[in-house]
Amino acid sequence: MKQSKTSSQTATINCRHTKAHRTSSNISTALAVLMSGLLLAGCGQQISESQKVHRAPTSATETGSIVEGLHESDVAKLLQQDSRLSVRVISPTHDIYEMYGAKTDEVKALIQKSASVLSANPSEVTVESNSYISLKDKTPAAPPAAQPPAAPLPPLVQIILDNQGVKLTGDALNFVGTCRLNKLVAPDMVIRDNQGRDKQNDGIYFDLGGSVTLDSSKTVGKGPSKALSFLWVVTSPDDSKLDPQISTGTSTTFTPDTTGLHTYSVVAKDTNGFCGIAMTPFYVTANDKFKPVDPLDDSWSAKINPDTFWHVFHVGAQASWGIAAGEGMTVAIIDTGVNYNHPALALNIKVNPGEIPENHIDDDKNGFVDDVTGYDFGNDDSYPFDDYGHGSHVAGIAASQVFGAARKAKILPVKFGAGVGFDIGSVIGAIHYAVDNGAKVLNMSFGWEEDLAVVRDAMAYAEKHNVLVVIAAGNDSKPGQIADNDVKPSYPCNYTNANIISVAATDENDAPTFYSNLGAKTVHLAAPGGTPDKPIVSSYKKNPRNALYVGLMGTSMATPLVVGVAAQVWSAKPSMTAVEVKSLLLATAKKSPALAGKISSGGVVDAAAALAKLTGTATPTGLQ
Ligand SMILES: [Ca+2]
Ligand SMILES: [Ca+2]
Ligand SMILES: [Ca+2]
Repeated sequence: MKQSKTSSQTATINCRHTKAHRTSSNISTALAVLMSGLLLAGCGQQISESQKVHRAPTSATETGSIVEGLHESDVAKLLQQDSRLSVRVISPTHDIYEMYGAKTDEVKALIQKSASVLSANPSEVTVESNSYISLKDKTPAAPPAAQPPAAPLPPLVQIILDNQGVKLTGDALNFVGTCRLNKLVAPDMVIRDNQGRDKQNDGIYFDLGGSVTLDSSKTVGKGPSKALSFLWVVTSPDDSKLDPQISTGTSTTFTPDTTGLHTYSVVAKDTNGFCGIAMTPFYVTANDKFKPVDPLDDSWSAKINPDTFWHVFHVGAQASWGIAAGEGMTVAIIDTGVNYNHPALALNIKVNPGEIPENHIDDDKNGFVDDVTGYDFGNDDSYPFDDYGHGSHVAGIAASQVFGAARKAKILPVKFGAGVGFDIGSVIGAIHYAVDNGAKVLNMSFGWEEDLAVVRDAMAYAEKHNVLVVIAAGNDSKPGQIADNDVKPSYPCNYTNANIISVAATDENDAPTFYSNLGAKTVHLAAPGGTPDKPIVSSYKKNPRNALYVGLMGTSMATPLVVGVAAQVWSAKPSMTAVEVKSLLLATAKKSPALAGKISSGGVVDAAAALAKLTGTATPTGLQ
């Protein structure tokens, strides 16, 4: 399918990166770097392929422990000591792993116990539980309009409507609508599938073109009557052309026509009418090959519709394309992947000149095999193709050749997770990868609540390498109820590194949107993020309806607009530091009374003002 590394190739790759492992001595680090080409013969024990997991978690129940700072040979020794363990290699160049099969405290104890055989000092190793964050929970929804109360539906019918959007009718309604609910006698649902994920992970996840067979024959009735009948409902994402698949019988087979989040539910009913229900999401991915395109005629840039792409006009980016448009800049989109064959994106995709595609060799020795157009940390492959649409949308706002704020910048797609969510391990692998592979600006349209040591390390790494990191402030506000990041921190946007910009979302009148988090101290800058009436239109994932553009809203959309403007402005004076670019954008933000005292700059990003200050006679504050 996508991955055909042999174990010997893997060994070579990992050995070459012994240079990056932590050591307490600067001198030995310098020697290790200089000698990295000579270390091949001397590298130690390797993790066997049978102990490796090549996919990220797709749910919270599948996460393991992130281990940072242990050498591959050390990890191999730990695996030998505890046969329950397996491991995902997240970043071979930065010694980042995810270990499965033992609790985080047990992994810590094992490292302490094994100190005498490890090359690393256990006190320099970070072990932290990995977390899974669902993007679905993070996307703002329009506030519900007041509606007359509807007649109540039978409970299981309502559950299927709420979760799968399917209004059952006819025989299906009759089957589910007459269910009796009683936990004591509800059937014990046991669903098997023929597409189980590798190793101990239990989510269903497969490539477009395949199908899944779901089987409920192991389900056991507990009531007086144990004979069971079943009703299946399988639903697809909005861009699918398939109607919900409703069927009866002990099994069902489903063949998707698009990628992303799908959901199945199955209701089991005994002859007395007692029912149980199982409802589970599953994910479909794809690994299309990158197909480069020719640039559009440059006159295009004057013709884009100012109503459709209002956001790029609103922040002065379009007006300033004649001065700078992101030439020579690379922005990393750390997200659900990028539809790199989208006609408005393909020209902007960063191509790694040192990597020969599909020869199963890490030609440029950066630790990642065949990473010609970025990397997929969710599936451990070199096709960071978007399953879900979020990353493609974000990428277009930042750097589409047609309507991106930095329309001549390059996009480095770095896919961080699986389906509609992501895990912290993939995020930190992606940050290190983006910094190491030429990105000047990182787009992070995501967040969570915990302060994590491994993420702090990744942010420090970006700061040290003069990379600007632009992060969404969050979508946790509700009408009349502001989520204040000064009071309740959100990460990673609340980290205080000087190179971080935390971004709020505003509407077309430069007022905060109903969903945007704010923070007088901790949120820095605003940008249009879209509203239900005026969403942000951008590129979308590959889909059978061939919907090329969709409108979305969120601080996820405001963030890439700041990323694009930053790349645009920075390209006018590449000698600036990341901190200087941040200072310039904050100092030249268009002040809005509605933002006063709510975010630190009190304004909306303004490309024209920033470029005027940069190229004008006045020396901008804080700049050389
Ligand atoms: Ca490579
Ligand atoms: Ca290659
Ligand atoms: Ca992939």
